[in-house]
Amino acid sequence: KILIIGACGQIGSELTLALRSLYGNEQVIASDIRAGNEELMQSGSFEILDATDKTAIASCVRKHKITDVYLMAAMLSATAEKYPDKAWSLNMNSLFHVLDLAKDKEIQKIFWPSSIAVFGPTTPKQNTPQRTIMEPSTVYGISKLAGERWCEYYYKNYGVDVRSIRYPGLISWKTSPGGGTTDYAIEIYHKALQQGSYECFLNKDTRLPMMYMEDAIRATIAIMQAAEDTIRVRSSYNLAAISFDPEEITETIREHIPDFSISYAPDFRQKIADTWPHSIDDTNSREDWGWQPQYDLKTITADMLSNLESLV
Ligand code: VAH
Repeated sequence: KILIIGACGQIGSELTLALRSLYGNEQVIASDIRAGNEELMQSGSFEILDATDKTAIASCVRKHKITDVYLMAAMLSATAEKYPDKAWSLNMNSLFHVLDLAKDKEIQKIFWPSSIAVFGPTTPKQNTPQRTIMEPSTVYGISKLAGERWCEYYYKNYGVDVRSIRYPGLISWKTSPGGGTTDYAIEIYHKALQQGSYECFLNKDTRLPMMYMEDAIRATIAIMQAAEDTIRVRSSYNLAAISFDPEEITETIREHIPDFSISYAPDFRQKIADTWPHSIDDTNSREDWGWQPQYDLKTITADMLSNLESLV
């Protein structure tokens, strides 16, 4: 059985629904620090669970006979800069609790999300390689890099089957953005529909690696379904789909909303975005477990606007 910790988050909420439709509702236990939306709560079992409480996680694992854990709970980059100690505690302690359960053979397999935030200002920004200089300068990036090092350590020293992906910025419409720096690429669609204009908190030439949630969910399921000996990267896999800046996303929105206007008012998140790569080399994911993105920016914009239109 599968336990998702952080099932109400941006990735967790869609991952829960995808895993339930793939394996059956009763096979997937969702959990988070607070209850989720109706679709999530109605479609299967849910547990209120604090990701930093090892005893609570262990008893949930035993109660539901969990074999696989997807640890999706974390504090993202922008919020983490405001609360460094809380971010470190949540992002690291939750990982140690789950790694230790696997080390003690209480669970068999772990998925843990990393991020392009593990790259820093000294990392080559174009087609950033799988292995390269990594000096992250954000709290979130430091915690994700440390987490990757521990994942590889637990695999090498205790045989823990933990698998990880360095997600780019993710775009989705089902959940509201949660404290990320790339969230401008979600907010822009909401504002385009609500008021026909958007004040962007990043500069117009801030080019970042991005991906549609459908692609991210498909990659997560694919890496977890891959045969164990095909997973040759045990820190975390680079994963890419597209890269764009606010000007490019604006152009695709104007194809649907011609008089959409954008203005730029960079805030503290510009400093975070400036430390990240512009594009990612994900050859290892394509070679090891057959990764292939399906959504480009035009398709994303069409899908976002049509789904949000039916919501507003
Ligand atoms: C964030 N969306 O902005 C997350 C992600 C690469 C960005 O890690 O913090």
